[in-house]
Amino acid sequence: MHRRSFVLLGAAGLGSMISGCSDDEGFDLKNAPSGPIVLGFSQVGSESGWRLANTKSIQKAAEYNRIELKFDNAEGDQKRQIAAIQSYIDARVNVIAFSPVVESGWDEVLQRARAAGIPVVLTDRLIKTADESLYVSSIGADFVAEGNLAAAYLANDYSSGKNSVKVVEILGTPDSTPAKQRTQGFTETISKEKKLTVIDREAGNWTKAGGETAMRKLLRRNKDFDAVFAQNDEMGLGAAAVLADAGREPGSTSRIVTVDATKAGLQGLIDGKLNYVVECSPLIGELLMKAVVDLFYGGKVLRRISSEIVVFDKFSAATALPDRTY
Ligand code: GZL
Ligand code: ZN
Repeated sequence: MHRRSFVLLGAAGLGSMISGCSDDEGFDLKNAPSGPIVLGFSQVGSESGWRLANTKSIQKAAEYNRIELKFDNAEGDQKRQIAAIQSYIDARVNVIAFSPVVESGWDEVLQRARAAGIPVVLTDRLIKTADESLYVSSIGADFVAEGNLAAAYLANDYSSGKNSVKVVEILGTPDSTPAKQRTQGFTETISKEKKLTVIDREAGNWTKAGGETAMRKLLRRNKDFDAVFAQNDEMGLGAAAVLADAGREPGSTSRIVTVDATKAGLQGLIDGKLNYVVECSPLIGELLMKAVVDLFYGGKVLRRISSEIVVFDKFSAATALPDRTY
């Protein structure tokens, strides 16, 4: 009841506020739902600390913005994500949002959402499609920039001495946007500064166990390498454990750079197991809910809404860790 009154008041309030304004102010109340906005959200899974924080951020922001959230966790299964999106179409929600576990295979279900007149917003990851009109906006970090920064910080860790540094890379889920674009960014930067060379890669699928398995395979195949680029904290910490067992002193003899900046990642910096952690904030729930409210209450919704990126080292990690929310 209380939620409804907020939205009705909002609509009425806005109605009275804008009754005199012309269309060109972009207000478009014809689509505003009579009750609370109903958002159907399909989440990738619960594979990492980043993902859990992202889920919490979305659920909290929906509550705070009095948006009725239908939430499904696909546990990494694309078929389940597609089924969830279809169920939201059948339930005639006002808007659908999801973080696609991989980039391909979404056109059909998104065409059905469009046919039903339901706008779609992508969060975190992206889709590969020839038809860009299948979604109205995407919200997330620039993964290519994350890869650029990982390479730049790793290279300058070797500024003195070594002029050729061999790197092994541990990837997230193949065909996911962060896995593809972090590699793209890392490769772009090392081709410019000519110090680092990626000599081998292995997928770790975002988990600590996956990072351990990948690191063991890379160790078997490559006797001589200097550093590891792990595409998220969990895989980097898994790699560090295997390197320590192999007597390769992670964080010193073998430098490690990761992405996400979860509590575990920052602790890894403080413990000297990791050297740099590029943050990719999962706290995009507020950005998503603002876009959803703007969709229906006439604000401007950008095609691309970026979340910010920073790079932590052991000193900045010590400062940030105490009040880290994820
Ligand atoms: C990145 C996000 C990735 C994280 C991983 O925005 O898609 O998925 O880097 C998570 O930890 O599994
Ligand atoms: Zn990111």
